[in-house]
Amino acid sequence: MNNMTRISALIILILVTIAAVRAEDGSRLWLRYDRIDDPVLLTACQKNLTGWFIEGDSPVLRAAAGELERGLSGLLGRAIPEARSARRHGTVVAGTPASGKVIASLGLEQKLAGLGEEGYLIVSTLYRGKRITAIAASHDHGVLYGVFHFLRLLQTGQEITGLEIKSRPRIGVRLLNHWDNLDRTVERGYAGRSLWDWEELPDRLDPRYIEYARANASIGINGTVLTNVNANSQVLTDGYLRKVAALADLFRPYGIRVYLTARFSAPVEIGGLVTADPLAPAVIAWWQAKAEEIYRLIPDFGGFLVKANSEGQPGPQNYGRSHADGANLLADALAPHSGIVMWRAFVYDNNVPDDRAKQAWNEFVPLDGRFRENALIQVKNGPIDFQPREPFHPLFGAMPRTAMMPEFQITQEYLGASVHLVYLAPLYEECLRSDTHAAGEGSTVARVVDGSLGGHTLTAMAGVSNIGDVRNWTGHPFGQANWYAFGRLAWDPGLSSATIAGEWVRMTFTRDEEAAHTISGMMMASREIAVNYMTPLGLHHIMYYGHHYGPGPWVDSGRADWTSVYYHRADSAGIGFERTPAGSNALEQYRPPLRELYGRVESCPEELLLWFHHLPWEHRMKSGRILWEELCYRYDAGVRSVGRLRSEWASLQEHIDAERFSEVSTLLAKQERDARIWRDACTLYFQTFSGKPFPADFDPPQHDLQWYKAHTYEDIPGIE
Ligand code: GCW
Repeated sequence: MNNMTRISALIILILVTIAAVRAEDGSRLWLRYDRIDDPVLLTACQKNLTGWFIEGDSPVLRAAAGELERGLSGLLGRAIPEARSARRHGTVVAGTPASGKVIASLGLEQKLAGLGEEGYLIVSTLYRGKRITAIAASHDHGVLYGVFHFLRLLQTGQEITGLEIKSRPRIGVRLLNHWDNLDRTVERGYAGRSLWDWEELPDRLDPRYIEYARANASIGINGTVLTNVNANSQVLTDGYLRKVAALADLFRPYGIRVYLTARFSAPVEIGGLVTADPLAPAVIAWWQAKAEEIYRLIPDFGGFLVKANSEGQPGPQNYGRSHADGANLLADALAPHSGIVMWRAFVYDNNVPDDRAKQAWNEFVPLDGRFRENALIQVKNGPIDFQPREPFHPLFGAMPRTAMMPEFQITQEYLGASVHLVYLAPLYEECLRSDTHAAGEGSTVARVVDGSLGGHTLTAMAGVSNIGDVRNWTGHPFGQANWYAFGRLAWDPGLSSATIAGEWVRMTFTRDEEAAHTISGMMMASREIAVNYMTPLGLHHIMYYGHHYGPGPWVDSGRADWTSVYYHRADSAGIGFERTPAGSNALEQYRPPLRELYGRVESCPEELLLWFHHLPWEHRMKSGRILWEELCYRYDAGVRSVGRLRSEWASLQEHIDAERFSEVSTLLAKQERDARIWRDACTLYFQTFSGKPFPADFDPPQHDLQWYKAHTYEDIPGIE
């Protein structure tokens, strides 16, 4: 090697190193495909995987091929281009029985029959005497999902021989809901601006659109609602629809359909009509024509999501009509094109004197059976609003003749925005596993949602996106885990949050067993920790007015059901919202075994105690402490636990790249600082009612209550 060559080799090495380090900015999500770092595993994989090829050709199969090439080459550490045949041991063959002769020869048709369009098989088998791995499905979409599953096995260090994997989604429509506005602001978004660059669309197509589609396809998400539920009817005009069509074209090969939010007053705002009355013939005709126009541009358009007569949005009630009238108007317009309507049940009205937690049930239950077959009711996981903890929404299981879908929030509106490490899968899981008792024991929310309880074939699940245009997509590196977990649970609501955490950690941070175990442990503890320092024991909606990031238990002015005092009801006698028959009786919306369970103070889980009961400060808790002391204890434990998360993270330094290590360290420090603010502000405030001293071992708040009331947040993205 002469000097020049040496110098250029050195420069290349430096550049490669810089690129590798830079790449740890989180932008590759869980699809990093870095070379398997365990030498034994790597050798075994290299031996068992010698090539791949896809049988057949279609845009979806080409996407699958691209992924296999990228994934295998990356993970095995050498270029693995597509092979021409399966003549060697160790070839991965992917396709459908209709698309090629290898898959067709394996006799898998019967096994595939029950797996639908999106299900797949991954089997280790013999083809003409050669060991191959077949990724087979009845349709191309299944092949794509199977490819991602196979790559996940490699990414997470699992066996890739002796495979006999069968998978199909339990939920049909698995959707992200973007609360993205046309000016690229994102409601409750903490990760920069909207990905959708409406000004540049449809001509310039940001390469990130494809990255977005790949990431979603890899976890089984098959639809995206591009726009905010607080809708702008402009998106339904010709110019915007062409932009939407450009996105739809890009997403299609990844099995992702686009959906839009429909503003109920659109016929007036952009259609020049004088009314949006759902029963008016001109309005019916307008929506029909609009649907035709959309489907001409986007033949596989998914449908509409609607927020109506909620928080100031227009709706059928403006014309004296019901939610069913409104939903059916749109459902009828979409039905000829196989589109669906998702009609939100997030309705409550300040002028209705009843407990806000009861209002959705009150309005929707009488409408059961009145919605069209292509309509679903989209229900938030709990009856209030994405709180750190709520009981499941009583509408689940209460409308057996209607298709019901849950809406989870992936973005952390009430859970620390993009600054707190809070893994949300345990929250989703808690809701999905809740037993509604709608048709006896075992009638879980998951069974309502997957249609098995009510015999529904139209099934769906939505997650409000936490994605923006920041480099790592979600702001907090661990925010990616919530996106990932949502997709995995929408595919299979029976998965455990711990399993999902384990997968994600191995795909993103490390395959070192001990380190991965520590990180998963941090994630699994994180939600309960946040509940403790924000809203322990069933408290809810005591966040600061407007931004919902920090504490604001004192908020008492403005619309009553947007104040904190409405929810915690603290007074000198005690604290909590009485929802038994002695109070609002929200309890009656649950089935008898739950009425009994939650209704009696002795059996009500302490996690939900103050959700259902107003109890004296002296109430004796299971720990032996009185309620006041328990409250202080929980707030304090929450903050201490963040301290523990920090030291656990610190212990991982050698396993994590410098960039993400320091980013997470910084965020955890902020989280601890703000958890302490939560603890101090809430305990000081509630002390004004309990009139009791802080427990002896409780480190007193650092400032007085005035200080906390005046506190503002200057370094929290998306929070003013
Ligand atoms: O959680 C609340 C949010 C609003 C949101 C609303 C809803 C899109 O504070 O920002 O509006 O719920 O879900 O419609």
